[in-house]
Amino acid sequence: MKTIQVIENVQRANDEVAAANRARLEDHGLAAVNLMGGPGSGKTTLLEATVAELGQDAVVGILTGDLATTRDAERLARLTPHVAQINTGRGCHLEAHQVRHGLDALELEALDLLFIENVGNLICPVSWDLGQERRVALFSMTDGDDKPAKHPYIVLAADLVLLNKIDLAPHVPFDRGRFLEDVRHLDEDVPVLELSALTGEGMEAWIEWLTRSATLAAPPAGAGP
Ligand SMILES: Nc1nc2c(ncn2[C@@H]2O[C@H](COP(=O)(O)OP(=O)(O)O)[C@@H](O)[C@H]2O)c(=O)[nH]1
Ligand SMILES: [Mg+2]
Ligand SMILES: [Zn+2]
Repeated sequence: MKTIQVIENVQRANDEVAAANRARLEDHGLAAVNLMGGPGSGKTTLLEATVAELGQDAVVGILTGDLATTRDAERLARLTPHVAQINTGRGCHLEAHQVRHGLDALELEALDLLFIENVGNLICPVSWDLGQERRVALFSMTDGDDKPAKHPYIVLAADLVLLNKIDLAPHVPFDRGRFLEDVRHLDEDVPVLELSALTGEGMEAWIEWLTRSATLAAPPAGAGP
């Protein structure tokens, strides 16, 4: 009984901080995308490719979460100066208070779009609101086609499902029909996009989704009259 009470309190406290994060981001006209996926599914690679693809069109900020090291932040800092690493220690997901501190480290006025790379984990990140506007579930072909069925909650929470590493399709056993069928069984409407963060195949549709879903606050500069 007592344990249940404590967990509920922790969740409520998180939701309050998440709401404050959301209000703060809204004040800056800034949308945040919470990128969730398993370890090695290609979250950082996708963010590298996304920042490169957006180029001058949008100033991208990134908070990146890992238990240890600043390696992802170092990778991303080559592409944008607006990067902060969050180390969670033994924590297997990001929580709203960690994102709040991360926001303190960024120059929010300068940003058009914020990505939050969650800790590599398909399970508990789903339960922790960070104050994001959109949640993206990233799967990859090397992880097997059964992951949506085995991890239904991340699919149910997602505004977009991405399947990465399609360049490896000839080399790994992966039934795309079955993957899609399992996603559809859980959610009839969630958009599903396939891409390769490494080769760039499928990146346009992802960038278009970012723009269309109002996650990019303003139309890209130079988009024409
Ligand atoms: N072949 C291939 N490899 C990829 C792709 N995306 C990421 N990788 C590789 O997968 C590994 C893990 O990528 P990383 O971005 O660090 O994954 P994260 O742990 O989810 O951030 C790295 O060796 C990447 O080069 C892809 O689209 N195709
Ligand atoms: Mg990473
Ligand atoms: Zn966790």
